[in-house]
Amino acid sequence: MGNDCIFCKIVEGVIPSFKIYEDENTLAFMDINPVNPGHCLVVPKNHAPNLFESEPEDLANTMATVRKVARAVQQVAKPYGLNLLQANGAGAAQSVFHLHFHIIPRGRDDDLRMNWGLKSGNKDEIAALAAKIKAAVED
Ligand code: DGP
Repeated sequence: MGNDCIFCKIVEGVIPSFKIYEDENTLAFMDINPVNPGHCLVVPKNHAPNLFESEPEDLANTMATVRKVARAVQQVAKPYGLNLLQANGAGAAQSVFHLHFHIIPRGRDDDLRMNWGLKSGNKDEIAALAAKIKAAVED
C-alpha cells in the first residue's frame, strides 16, 4: 500500500466510508465531496497512484466494478445522464493518488465543470443513497 494513502486506508477499513460494493480486488464507496447526489468512487484494492502505473488486471477488475456500480446508480438516482471521470496528475485535478474512477450522475442543466471545487456533502443524504445503491448492485 502507499504509506499515507487515504484510499488504501479506506480499503483496509482503517478509516470509515460508505461502502457500496466490495469484492476480492475492488471497492466502491460514496465520494465524501459529492458533486451531485449519488457521486461515488471505484478503486482497485492494489495500490497504484494512477492509470499509467496500474496493472492491466487490476484495471480490468476495476472497470467491471465500475459497470456494476454505475448500473446501480443509474437505477437508484435516475440521473439525466452519467459521466465517468478518472484524473491523472495534479494538472488533471487529481487530489488522491490512488487510482480511482468517479461515477457521476448528471442533472439537467447542472452546469458541472470538469474541475469542480470540493464542498462537504450532507452525511445523512450520502448514507441514504449509499444504502439504496448498495442494495441495487447486482452480482
Ligand atoms: P480526484 O480529485 O479525482 O483525485 O478525486 C478525489 C475524490 O476523493 C474527491 O472527489 C474527494 C474524495 N475524497 C477525498 N478524501 C476522501 C475520503 O476520505 N473519503 C471519501 N469517501 N472520499 C474522499
